[in-house]
Amino acid sequence: TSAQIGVTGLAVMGRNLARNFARNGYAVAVHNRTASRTRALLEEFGDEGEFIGAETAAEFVAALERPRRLVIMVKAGDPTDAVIEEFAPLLEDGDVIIDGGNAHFADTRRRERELRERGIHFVGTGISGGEEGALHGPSIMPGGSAESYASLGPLLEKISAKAADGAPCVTHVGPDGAGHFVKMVHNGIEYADMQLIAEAYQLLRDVAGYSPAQIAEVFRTWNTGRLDSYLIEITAEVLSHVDAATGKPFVDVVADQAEQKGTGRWTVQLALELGVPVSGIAEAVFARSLSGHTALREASRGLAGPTAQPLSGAEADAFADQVEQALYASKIVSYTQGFHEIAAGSAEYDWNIDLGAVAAIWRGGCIIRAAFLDRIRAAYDARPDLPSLLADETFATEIAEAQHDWRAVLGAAISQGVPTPGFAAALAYYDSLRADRLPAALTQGQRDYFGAHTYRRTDREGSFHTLWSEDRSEVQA
Ligand code: NBP
Repeated sequence: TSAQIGVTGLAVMGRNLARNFARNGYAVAVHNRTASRTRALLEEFGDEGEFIGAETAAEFVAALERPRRLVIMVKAGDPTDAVIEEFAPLLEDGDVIIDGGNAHFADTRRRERELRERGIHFVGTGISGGEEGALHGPSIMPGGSAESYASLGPLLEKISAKAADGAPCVTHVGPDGAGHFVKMVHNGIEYADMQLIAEAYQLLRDVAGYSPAQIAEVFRTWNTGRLDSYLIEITAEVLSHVDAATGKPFVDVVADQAEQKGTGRWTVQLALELGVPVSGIAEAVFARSLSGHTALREASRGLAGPTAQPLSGAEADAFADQVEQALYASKIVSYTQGFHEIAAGSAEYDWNIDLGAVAAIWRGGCIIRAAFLDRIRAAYDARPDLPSLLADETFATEIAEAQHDWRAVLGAAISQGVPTPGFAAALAYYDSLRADRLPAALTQGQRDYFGAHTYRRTDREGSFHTLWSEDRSEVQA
């Protein structure tokens, strides 16, 4: 028999993805550099479906029906190039290599170009949902040629997560690196979502004076409303967990230094290059970095500032409701920024990405899955050229209703000394965009003063320069 798909790289992700294909009725060839992993998969899960174990690259390739579909699930970076170089010489025209690792989209563009010249389709694919998602249905973001999606799409649709309306959480995102780019921004939005939730927690703790267990209950309630999402759900689980060793809330015994693997940083780096303000995502990345600077934090511990005075009773509960509004409004801004970056990347690289379709495939399987995404999809479906999510009437109205509380929460945070970089960046973004005039006019004046960089006027066409060190008359540049 021959396999409809092959998976090489059988660590947690690859193994579960292979099992997912097999459980959905596909014959799956499996291979791993270290053959013991392949044997372990066959021994433990061989009865879940039809697996064809391959010890060598040649055996693996021979086991695949043509055009071959070969999924690589190895460590991103050099290992991915090494595996491509191992298999590409064994492949033929029209075969498809799928990279499901967390590659940088620029690497994916390079690999796609090089393999295209050798007649091989290369599909860089974002996969979100961790190991559970890989097994039970991830959100899948494939890039690459339309021809490769025609051959691969039906299989991915079968194994992907399904949204509440039954739609598979996979779409052909766009050519070459489009899939990995969208996965990168997905992770950036995930960083921002997590930071905003963390700030809401801190405010409920320090200003409302709630215990972790009480806050868990607040998040459980929020999870039944418009904030309904996987991250809010697991936040309640983490906050209600009690450490077995000490009997203390788990959140109080974990070291407060957040780590990162780099996709959030990539999102911000790209945004800087594209000139897209993703201030919420940037603050989230910086908040994690700051938390890890232990010496700096130690040296700063005695600095002056207020100590939060917790509220109580009805006042605390009213404040908690305001935090929900602030969190929701800030979340709208995060997604606005993330989708702006996708639109900018799409324009820069000619990907023609359908933003509504991206929102749709994030509704299930991935870490940022949320009821909210249905509404983002609806906003883009109603108006594919929507310049910003904030320009959508539904979101604009919701922010209008939330903004009083959003400002009140930030006021309390600032006066009580509770750091809220994510909430504050989101509100500054919102206020900047809605401003009639920005102080950028002054910035332009300064640039013209020290560097003769010129400026444009509000009342006339053209570029101008003021002779600052002479008589301050204005000349056309
Ligand atoms: P790892 O990222 O830990 O990679 C381990 C696999 O890579 C093993 O199969 C290993 O083979 C293989 N490998 C390495 Br390392 N170097 C190799 C080389 N030079 N040649 C051949 N094989 C090599 O596995 P993972 O956590 O399952 O993740 C797989 C990919 O999926 C990564 O790119 C990851 O970023 C991405 N991803 C992970 C998650 C997640 O939640 N973990 C989610 C989404 C995406 P060996 O057994 O012989 O050492």
